[in-house]
Amino acid sequence: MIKPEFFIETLRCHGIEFYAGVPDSLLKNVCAYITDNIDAKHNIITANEGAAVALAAGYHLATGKVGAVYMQNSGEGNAINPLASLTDKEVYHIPVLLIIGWRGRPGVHDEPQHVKQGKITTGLLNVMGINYEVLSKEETLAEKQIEKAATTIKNTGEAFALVIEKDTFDTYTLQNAEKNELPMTREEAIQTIAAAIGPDDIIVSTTGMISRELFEYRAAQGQGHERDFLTVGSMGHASQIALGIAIEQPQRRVWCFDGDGAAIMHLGSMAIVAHNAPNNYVHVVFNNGAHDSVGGQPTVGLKIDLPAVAKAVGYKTALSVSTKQDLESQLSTLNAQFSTLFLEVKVRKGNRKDLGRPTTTPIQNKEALMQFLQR
Ligand SMILES: Cc1ncc(C[n+]2csc(CCOP(=O)(O)OP(=O)(O)O)c2C)c(N)n1
Repeated sequence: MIKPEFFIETLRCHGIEFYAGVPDSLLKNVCAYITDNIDAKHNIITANEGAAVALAAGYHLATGKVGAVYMQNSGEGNAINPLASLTDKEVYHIPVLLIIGWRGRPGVHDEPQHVKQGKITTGLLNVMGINYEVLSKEETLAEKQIEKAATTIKNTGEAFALVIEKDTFDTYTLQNAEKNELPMTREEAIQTIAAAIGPDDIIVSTTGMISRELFEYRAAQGQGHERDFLTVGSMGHASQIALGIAIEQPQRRVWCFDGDGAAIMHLGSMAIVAHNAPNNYVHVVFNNGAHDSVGGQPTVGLKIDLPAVAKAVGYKTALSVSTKQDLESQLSTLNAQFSTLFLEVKVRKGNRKDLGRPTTTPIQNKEALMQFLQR
């Protein structure tokens, strides 16, 4: 395995001193090392992966140096637009080093949302004309690959990708973890809301732990999963899936269970929800100020006023709670209103160690929900 320190120091020797990106579980140890050792202006966790490419482009314009962009391969799609229309040699010809965590690599078992993306990860790079190396787990070989990446970037002025397999990096424990002493856990908040919603209401939940905790709540209650759409991939898009359902089924209340990282990833979607103003829509953001599902790296979630954003773009009511008591009392207020509603629930980081994963497939989940929606 490669020590995160070795990786980052080798990149530094080749002039890479700026990082931007969205964290990934496969890159968790490297992200933690960067957080502890690179100042906050030179390691920026961006809203989405496309934004990270653009930020690295701005860094290059100002310094002439090459920035690194880290991401899970799920984020390749977000990054393609600026890679094809900003940094590509046929446009502005701006160099960038991509560090891509390879979930769903063919032959390695992974969750269903990673299977297709895993198959097309290197193919997408080929199609975009981006050279890449799958990083070796041996430090001496990895060092040579990094040298090749740096030389290629220098000679071509183009993007180069290091593709990172599972278990490439050694462990590294984050020293400067941001503390969040909020009283409620996310799971407690999810259970409280799921228990308070009407029998015909449905929930569209976001990727990561939120969907897993909702799935386990239903199982523990002996309920089916037909009232939930568990958006296992497609981070940041749960609010629009919920909007699509809410518009077509105005008689039924639709709840979106979002994360702060996911909501911020495509924050503009909130304006589209509010503009369409379905009066059967409740957007709940479980805000722990972190990308908890992939290692707890910070988001700006607890540093911004999400209800003020919701109000500014036109949600009729926007509330924030952080205790179970407040949550229960605001749920009665929300349940009595038919409007476009927003609820921020501030929660602690972390999850139960024995938290399971959905045992139904995405297609089974979709079919059960569609049948329920026809009732
Ligand atoms: C486009 C994309 N980028 C990155 C990821 C990896 N990823 C999965 S869950 C997650 C964090 C989600 O954070 P948040 O929405 O705040 O929810 P939390 O895990 O904190 O409950 C990330 C970055 C992804 N699935 N898709």
